[in-house]
Amino acid sequence: MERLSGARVSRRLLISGAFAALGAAVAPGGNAALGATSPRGAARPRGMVLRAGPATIDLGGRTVATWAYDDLVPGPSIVATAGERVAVRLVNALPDPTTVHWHGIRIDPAMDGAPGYTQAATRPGETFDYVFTVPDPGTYFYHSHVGMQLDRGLYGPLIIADPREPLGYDDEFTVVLDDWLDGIDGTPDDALRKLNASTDHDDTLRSTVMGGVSAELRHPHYLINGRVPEAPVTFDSRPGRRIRFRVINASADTPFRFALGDHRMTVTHTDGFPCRPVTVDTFIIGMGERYDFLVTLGSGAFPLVASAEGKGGQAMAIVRTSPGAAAPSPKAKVTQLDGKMLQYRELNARHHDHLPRPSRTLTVALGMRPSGNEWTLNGKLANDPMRLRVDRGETVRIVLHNQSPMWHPMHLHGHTFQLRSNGMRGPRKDTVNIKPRERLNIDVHADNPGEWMFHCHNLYHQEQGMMGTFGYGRPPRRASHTMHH
Ligand SMILES: [Cu+2]
Repeated sequence: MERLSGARVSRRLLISGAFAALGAAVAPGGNAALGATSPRGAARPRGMVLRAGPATIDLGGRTVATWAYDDLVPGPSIVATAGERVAVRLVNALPDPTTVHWHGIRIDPAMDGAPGYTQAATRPGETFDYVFTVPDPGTYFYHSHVGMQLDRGLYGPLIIADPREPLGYDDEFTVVLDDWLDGIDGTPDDALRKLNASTDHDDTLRSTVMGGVSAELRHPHYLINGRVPEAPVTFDSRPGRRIRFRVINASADTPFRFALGDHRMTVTHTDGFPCRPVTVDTFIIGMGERYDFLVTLGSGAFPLVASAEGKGGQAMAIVRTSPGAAAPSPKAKVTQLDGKMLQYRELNARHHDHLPRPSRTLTVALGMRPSGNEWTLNGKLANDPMRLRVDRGETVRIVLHNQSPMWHPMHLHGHTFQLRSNGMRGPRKDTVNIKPRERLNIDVHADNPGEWMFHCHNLYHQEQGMMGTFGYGRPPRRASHTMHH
């Protein structure tokens, strides 16, 4: 295992036996994922251990007590090659049960980390072995799927290299966005309790402006790779270098508007899958979504900003190609944020990623109960969830109709659906942001039998009921990899 400094996520772990293949695979695309260190070299362990535990983390002049993987926020970057087998042993050193969900991976259901669906949560002091194949290259992440744990520090990047990477670039940087309150205004569980006890938000929700409310909480900090803008991470490079950025929104409650000062971005992937490249000034990334883009860097020191949409406040990092250039201010205004914005309809999937035509249509209404504290799918809450039943092998169209006043980034486990509203030949995605009154069609090919979670990736909405299931095929089987100490 290696430790990397600075901007790139601090540690990079290479997994499993196909290590030579990984080295070969990432070399042409510019050295892999997060770091400057070559993946070739000394022998590495087969598989890896991921320890979830209480940790003290420096966010950049502000130290907080939180829960993290391997004492890092974000957790260690896990890098593998498409087709490879990944083996991760979760060690639960937390005071509460936990699981790891491999967000976006078309995975064996037993390894999906969905507590109560595919496994019992791993108890304190116990371990769980996650072993699965990663079928598709791309930008993913992993996180706890128990309660509010994701809104602590329990998340990290999962980068799957393409053994035949078609894009040309010199280097790549992973950018993980987060909204942070843990250890500052209590815990995320406290924030959820406050929200549940409050009626204040009713007015906010009802007096909604056009486009609705993106999300409800104001977080004290917005982070890029675990750092506040006052002590940002710096991505060092050189003028003229072509860089692939992989952007992951790991926040619980904040969609971000993203841009790189003085540059336009050519978006090449969303949620791991390639799309026809589109050049824009900015994009909005919902919770659980990912975007990859290419830029050719100019000379200077540029703010990489993620503005908390509809909230005020921003996360910032620095991209530096000139050692002498003055660092941008933490409050740097990036005009690109108001420039040409990426639209879903501009993202077309590659021809061979198109799914078969759907044979039938299901509708899912995204709703809010009058309390403003309960969020529903077809009128149902998580304790008696909406259950979508389909047949194995069929393609179904799901119409997601947002009848509530807030944004909902809906995430389906175990599949990468295709966004196909209004004749779009849209992108393959696993998370799609639906605005108030909006209706979006997603087509899902039922080729991975199981009982899958289908939920809002606003973690507060998820915990306030917005969790359903999508199921078919063999009954869910419980994994039995828990080991007792
Ligand atoms: Cu939601």
